[in-house]
Amino acid sequence: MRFSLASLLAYGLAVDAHTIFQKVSVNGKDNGQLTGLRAPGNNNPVQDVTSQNMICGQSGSKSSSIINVAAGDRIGSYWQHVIGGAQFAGDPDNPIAKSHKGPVMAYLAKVDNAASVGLSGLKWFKVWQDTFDTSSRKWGVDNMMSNNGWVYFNLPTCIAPGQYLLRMETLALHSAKTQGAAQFYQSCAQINVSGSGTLLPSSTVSFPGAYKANDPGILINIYGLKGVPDMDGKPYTAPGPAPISC
Ligand SMILES: [Cu+2]
Repeated sequence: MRFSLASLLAYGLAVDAHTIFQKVSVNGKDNGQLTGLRAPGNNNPVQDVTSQNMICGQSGSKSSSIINVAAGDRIGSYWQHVIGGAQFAGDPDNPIAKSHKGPVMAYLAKVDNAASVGLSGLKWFKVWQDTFDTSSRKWGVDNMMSNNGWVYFNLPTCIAPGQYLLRMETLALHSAKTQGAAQFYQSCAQINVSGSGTLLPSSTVSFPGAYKANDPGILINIYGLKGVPDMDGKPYTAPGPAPISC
Protein backbone atom coordinates (compact mmCIF):
# COMPACT_ATOMS: atom_id res chain seq x y z
CA MET A 1 0.00 0.00 0.00
CA ARG A 2 1.26 3.46 -0.82
CA PHE A 3 0.66 6.56 1.20
CA SER A 4 1.20 10.08 0.01
CA LEU A 5 3.17 12.38 2.25
CA ALA A 6 0.01 14.45 2.71
CA SER A 7 -1.89 11.44 4.00
CA LEU A 8 0.97 10.49 6.30
CA LEU A 9 0.90 13.98 7.70
CA ALA A 10 -2.86 13.94 8.01
CA TYR A 11 -2.79 10.74 10.01
CA GLY A 12 0.37 11.64 11.89
CA LEU A 13 2.00 8.38 10.83
CA ALA A 14 5.72 7.88 10.72
CA VAL A 15 6.50 11.50 10.19
CA ASP A 16 7.42 12.37 13.74
CA ALA A 17 10.37 14.66 13.56
CA HIS A 18 12.63 12.82 15.89
CA THR A 19 16.20 11.50 15.66
CA ILE A 20 18.48 8.52 16.36
CA PHE A 21 22.22 8.39 17.12
CA GLN A 22 23.30 5.56 14.84
CA LYS A 23 26.94 5.75 13.80
CA VAL A 24 30.35 6.55 15.30
CA SER A 25 33.44 7.97 13.67
CA VAL A 26 36.90 8.11 15.21
CA ASN A 27 39.25 10.81 13.93
CA GLY A 28 37.12 11.03 10.81
CA LYS A 29 36.96 7.29 10.14
CA ASP A 30 33.36 6.13 9.93
CA ASN A 31 32.72 2.81 11.69
CA GLY A 32 29.53 2.05 9.78
CA GLN A 33 25.84 1.89 10.41
CA LEU A 34 24.95 0.63 13.93
CA THR A 35 28.41 -0.90 14.42
CA GLY A 36 29.22 -1.00 18.12
CA LEU A 37 25.92 0.61 18.99
CA ARG A 38 22.93 -0.03 21.16
CA ALA A 39 20.37 2.11 19.40
CA PRO A 40 16.61 2.32 19.81
CA GLY A 41 14.48 0.51 17.25
CA ASN A 42 12.50 3.63 16.44
CA ASN A 43 12.96 7.37 16.73
CA ASN A 44 10.38 8.07 19.40
CA PRO A 45 11.67 10.11 22.30
CA VAL A 46 11.80 9.10 25.93
CA GLN A 47 9.81 11.62 28.00
CA ASP A 48 9.74 9.92 31.40
CA VAL A 49 13.01 10.72 33.17
CA THR A 50 12.44 7.77 35.51
CA SER A 51 12.30 5.25 32.64
CA GLN A 52 14.99 2.63 32.08
CA ASN A 53 14.93 3.87 28.48
CA MET A 54 16.77 6.97 29.72
CA ILE A 55 19.92 4.81 29.71
CA CYS A 56 20.44 3.93 26.05
CA GLY A 57 17.00 4.51 24.56
CA GLN A 58 14.26 1.98 23.95
CA SER A 59 15.57 -1.48 23.18
CA GLY A 60 16.49 -1.91 19.57
CA SER A 61 19.67 -2.87 17.79
CA LYS A 62 22.56 -4.63 19.49
CA SER A 63 26.10 -5.14 18.26
CA SER A 64 28.91 -7.50 19.21
CA SER A 65 31.49 -4.93 18.06
CA ILE A 66 33.50 -2.70 20.33
CA ILE A 67 35.01 0.42 18.78
CA ASN A 68 38.68 1.10 19.52
CA VAL A 69 39.51 4.68 20.39
CA ALA A 70 42.35 6.47 22.14
CA ALA A 71 41.86 9.03 24.86
CA GLY A 72 41.96 12.42 23.12
CA ASP A 73 40.56 11.10 19.83
CA ARG A 74 37.94 13.09 17.99
CA ILE A 75 34.68 11.19 18.23
CA GLY A 76 31.84 11.79 15.81
CA SER A 77 28.31 10.72 16.66
CA TYR A 78 25.93 10.63 13.72
CA TRP A 79 22.27 11.48 14.18
CA GLN A 80 19.62 10.97 11.54
CA HIS A 81 15.83 11.16 11.42
CA VAL A 82 15.37 7.38 11.10
CA ILE A 83 17.75 4.42 11.10
CA GLY A 84 19.60 4.67 7.80
CA GLY A 85 19.24 8.42 7.32
CA ALA A 86 16.50 10.59 5.91
CA GLN A 87 12.98 9.20 6.00
CA PHE A 88 12.46 10.07 2.32
CA ALA A 89 14.26 12.11 -0.32
CA GLY A 90 14.35 15.76 0.68
CA ASP A 91 13.18 14.97 4.23
CA PRO A 92 13.14 18.41 5.89
CA ASP A 93 13.30 16.82 9.34
CA ASN A 94 16.65 15.13 8.80
CA PRO A 95 18.76 14.91 10.94
CA ILE A 96 16.11 16.34 13.29
CA ALA A 97 13.22 18.77 13.04
CA LYS A 98 14.33 22.38 13.15
CA SER A 99 11.96 22.99 16.06
CA HIS A 100 13.86 20.54 18.26
CA LYS A 101 16.23 22.97 19.96
CA GLY A 102 18.29 21.80 22.88
CA PRO A 103 21.63 20.50 24.11
CA VAL A 104 23.66 17.48 23.04
CA MET A 105 25.58 15.68 25.78
CA ALA A 106 28.06 12.80 26.11
CA TYR A 107 28.46 10.52 29.13
CA LEU A 108 30.75 7.58 29.83
CA ALA A 109 30.38 4.59 32.16
CA LYS A 110 33.33 2.28 32.83
CA VAL A 111 32.45 -1.37 32.21
CA ASP A 112 34.25 -4.72 32.01
CA ASN A 113 32.82 -5.75 28.66
CA ALA A 114 31.09 -3.07 26.63
CA ALA A 115 29.40 -5.57 24.30
CA SER A 116 27.80 -7.70 27.00
CA VAL A 117 27.32 -5.48 30.05
CA GLY A 118 23.80 -4.93 31.37
CA LEU A 119 22.53 -1.39 31.58
CA SER A 120 21.41 -1.14 35.19
CA GLY A 121 23.65 0.10 37.95
CA LEU A 122 26.17 1.83 35.71
CA LYS A 123 28.02 4.85 37.03
CA TRP A 124 27.98 7.66 34.50
CA PHE A 125 30.01 10.83 34.23
CA LYS A 126 29.59 13.58 31.68
CA VAL A 127 32.52 14.21 29.37
CA TRP A 128 31.17 16.83 27.01
CA GLN A 129 28.19 18.98 26.16
CA ASP A 130 27.12 21.54 23.61
CA THR A 131 24.28 23.45 25.23
CA PHE A 132 23.37 27.02 24.26
CA ASP A 133 25.57 29.88 23.21
CA THR A 134 24.16 33.15 24.50
CA SER A 135 25.95 35.29 21.93
CA SER A 136 25.10 33.35 18.75
CA ARG A 137 21.88 32.04 20.35
CA LYS A 138 22.64 28.65 18.82
CA TRP A 139 21.88 25.34 20.49
CA GLY A 140 23.82 22.08 20.35
CA VAL A 141 21.10 20.83 18.01
CA ASP A 142 21.78 23.77 15.65
CA ASN A 143 25.40 22.69 15.37
CA MET A 144 24.32 19.09 14.75
CA MET A 145 22.06 20.27 11.94
CA SER A 146 24.75 22.40 10.33
CA ASN A 147 27.10 19.37 10.38
CA ASN A 148 24.44 17.23 8.61
CA GLY A 149 23.85 15.15 11.73
CA TRP A 150 27.43 14.82 12.95
CA VAL A 151 28.30 15.89 16.48
CA TYR A 152 32.01 16.02 17.25
CA PHE A 153 33.93 16.16 20.50
CA ASN A 154 37.28 15.03 21.83
CA LEU A 155 37.40 12.18 24.30
CA PRO A 156 39.12 13.55 27.43
CA THR A 157 42.84 12.77 27.41
CA CYS A 158 42.95 11.90 31.11
CA ILE A 159 40.43 9.06 31.32
CA ALA A 160 41.72 5.65 32.32
CA PRO A 161 42.04 3.04 29.57
CA GLY A 162 39.47 0.27 29.37
CA GLN A 163 36.00 -0.39 28.07
CA TYR A 164 33.16 2.08 28.38
CA LEU A 165 29.66 2.71 27.21
CA LEU A 166 29.40 6.11 25.59
CA ARG A 167 25.92 7.54 26.08
CA MET A 168 25.05 10.31 23.63
CA GLU A 169 21.96 12.31 24.41
CA THR A 170 20.02 14.93 22.49
CA LEU A 171 17.42 16.77 24.51
CA ALA A 172 14.70 18.54 22.51
CA LEU A 173 13.07 21.39 24.43
CA HIS A 174 10.49 22.75 21.98
CA SER A 175 7.59 21.62 24.24
CA ALA A 176 9.49 21.59 27.53
CA LYS A 177 7.44 24.28 29.23
CA THR A 178 5.04 21.43 30.05
CA GLN A 179 6.37 18.93 32.58
CA GLY A 180 6.97 15.55 30.95
CA ALA A 181 7.12 16.98 27.43
CA ALA A 182 10.88 17.41 27.02
CA GLN A 183 12.12 14.81 24.54
CA PHE A 184 15.19 12.70 25.30
CA TYR A 185 16.97 10.83 22.53
CA GLN A 186 19.85 8.55 23.40
CA SER A 187 21.82 5.56 22.16
CA CYS A 188 25.01 4.07 23.57
CA ALA A 189 28.24 3.18 21.80
CA GLN A 190 30.52 0.38 22.97
CA ILE A 191 34.09 1.64 23.09
CA ASN A 192 37.52 0.42 24.18
CA VAL A 193 39.76 3.30 25.21
CA SER A 194 43.53 3.11 25.03
CA GLY A 195 45.96 5.59 26.55
CA SER A 196 47.88 6.38 29.67
CA GLY A 197 45.23 8.34 31.55
CA THR A 198 44.38 7.47 35.12
CA LEU A 199 41.17 9.35 35.80
CA LEU A 200 38.15 7.36 36.91
CA PRO A 201 35.82 10.00 38.33
CA SER A 202 34.54 9.29 41.83
CA SER A 203 31.56 11.55 41.33
CA THR A 204 29.07 9.76 39.08
CA VAL A 205 25.34 9.67 38.36
CA SER A 206 22.78 6.96 37.57
CA PHE A 207 20.29 6.66 34.73
CA PRO A 208 17.50 6.85 35.50
CA GLY A 209 18.04 9.08 38.51
CA ALA A 210 20.35 11.79 37.25
CA TYR A 211 17.49 13.96 36.03
CA LYS A 212 14.29 15.20 37.62
CA ALA A 213 11.25 16.13 35.55
CA ASN A 214 11.40 19.66 36.97
CA ASP A 215 15.13 20.27 36.60
CA PRO A 216 15.61 23.81 35.29
CA GLY A 217 17.17 22.45 32.08
CA ILE A 218 14.21 20.11 31.47
CA LEU A 219 11.11 22.04 32.55
CA ILE A 220 11.74 25.28 30.71
CA ASN A 221 10.27 27.72 28.24
CA ILE A 222 13.03 28.37 25.70
CA TYR A 223 10.99 30.90 23.72
CA GLY A 224 11.87 34.52 24.14
CA LEU A 225 9.62 37.54 23.83
CA LYS A 226 9.72 37.33 20.02
CA GLY A 227 8.44 33.76 20.18
CA VAL A 228 11.66 32.29 18.92
CA PRO A 229 13.58 29.57 20.78
CA ASP A 230 16.49 31.77 21.78
CA MET A 231 16.11 32.08 25.57
CA ASP A 232 16.09 35.86 24.94
CA GLY A 233 19.86 35.39 25.07
CA LYS A 234 19.82 34.21 28.67
CA PRO A 235 22.04 31.30 29.73
CA TYR A 236 20.77 27.75 29.70
CA THR A 237 21.85 25.11 32.23
CA ALA A 238 21.79 21.58 30.87
CA PRO A 239 20.64 18.78 33.19
CA GLY A 240 23.10 16.46 34.85
CA PRO A 241 26.56 17.15 36.24
CA ALA A 242 29.22 19.38 34.73
CA PRO A 243 31.55 17.63 32.30
CA ILE A 244 34.79 16.36 33.83
CA SER A 245 37.89 18.39 33.15
CA CYS A 246 41.39 16.99 32.74
CU1 LIG B 1 10.47 14.99 18.26
